[in-house]
Amino acid sequence: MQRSPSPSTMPRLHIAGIKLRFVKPPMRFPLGTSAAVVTAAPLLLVDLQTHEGIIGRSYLFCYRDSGAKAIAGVLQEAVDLVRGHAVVPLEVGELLSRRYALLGVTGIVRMALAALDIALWDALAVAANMPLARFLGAPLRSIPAYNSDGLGLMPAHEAASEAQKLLEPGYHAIKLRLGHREARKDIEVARAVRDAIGSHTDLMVDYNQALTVPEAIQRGHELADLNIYWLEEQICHSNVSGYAQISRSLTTPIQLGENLDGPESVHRVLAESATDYLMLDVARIGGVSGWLRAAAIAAVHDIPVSSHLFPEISVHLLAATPNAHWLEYVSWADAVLLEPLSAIDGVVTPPERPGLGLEWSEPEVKRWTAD
Ligand code: SMN
Ligand code: MG
Repeated sequence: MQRSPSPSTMPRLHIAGIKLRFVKPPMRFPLGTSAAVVTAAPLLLVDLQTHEGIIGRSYLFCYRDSGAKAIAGVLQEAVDLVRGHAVVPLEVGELLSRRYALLGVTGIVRMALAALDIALWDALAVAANMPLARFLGAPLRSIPAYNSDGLGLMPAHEAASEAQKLLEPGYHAIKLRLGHREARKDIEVARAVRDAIGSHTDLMVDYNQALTVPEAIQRGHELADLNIYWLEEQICHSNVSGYAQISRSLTTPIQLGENLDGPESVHRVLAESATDYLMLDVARIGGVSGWLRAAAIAAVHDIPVSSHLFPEISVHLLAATPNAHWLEYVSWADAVLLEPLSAIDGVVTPPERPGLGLEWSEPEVKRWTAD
């Protein structure tokens, strides 16, 4: 019997415009890394409007105020270029990649196009009345989460007490930022945190690119008896052969990826066996579309995939990722969300709400609006 195509009940959506707001809610736990100290989260909130009335949402953590302004400029222009186009993320992405080919689809341009891509996928899932994870064909499965709030560069006794506070909501894993000038200080802080949290809590360590290759190897050996779960971004993120060398020298697994720009760079890092684990940042990797490609590359190499920031978005993507590993939980967007993501006993599950489940608390958006 021949099947005749029946009309879809899903409306075909078309891009009408975009509303961008820049907010800077304070962080519950300020974050001092070896690169910069951040006390308020510079967030760009994105509402993608469609002619059909459905709103697709996303947001970006912009690192610096100037980042938010530059990204907003590109994003506004990108939407002007595709106004009236159907909401078909891969097609829109391809078209805009061509338009921005001469400027270069990296850094700020990549993040702007990623924010649009995420909002387009959100609009489609909202129109289908499904959580994004389910829309992508994945179950709403639980992902283990570590609490990545705070725990920046700080004296040993402060780090020990902050570590205990971060475990209070029921997490079984936390991440400590290291990269003090003196190696002795790194060891002292890590030891104080390990003593405070006991041997059954997983402890990740992040250097934010502070070290040289010999320092990374030396400090890795010095931390060996503290049972560190992974050592993250010890050296400059682009030094692929340096990471391969460190990885060969240490038994503690290496984690990197938050600075990888687009799926192509994931291929390069994994092809050179530069890391044991991969961390994807949905903004730098190219949104939902970029994540799915990068996750497929990681799956081919059998490398576990964790997320970087954006827990509300990443939880849907990890649910749809082969080899999903850890979700990085941060509370930075909580202040402006109507229903913040919550972890129960150290795991996070995509919420049973349409799309990503992002809705802004308008009074709080107004309160934290920055310019
Ligand atoms: C980080 C992320 C965002 C801002 C500062 C530091 C860090 C992480 O590298 O992985 O959480
Ligand atoms: Mg990091």
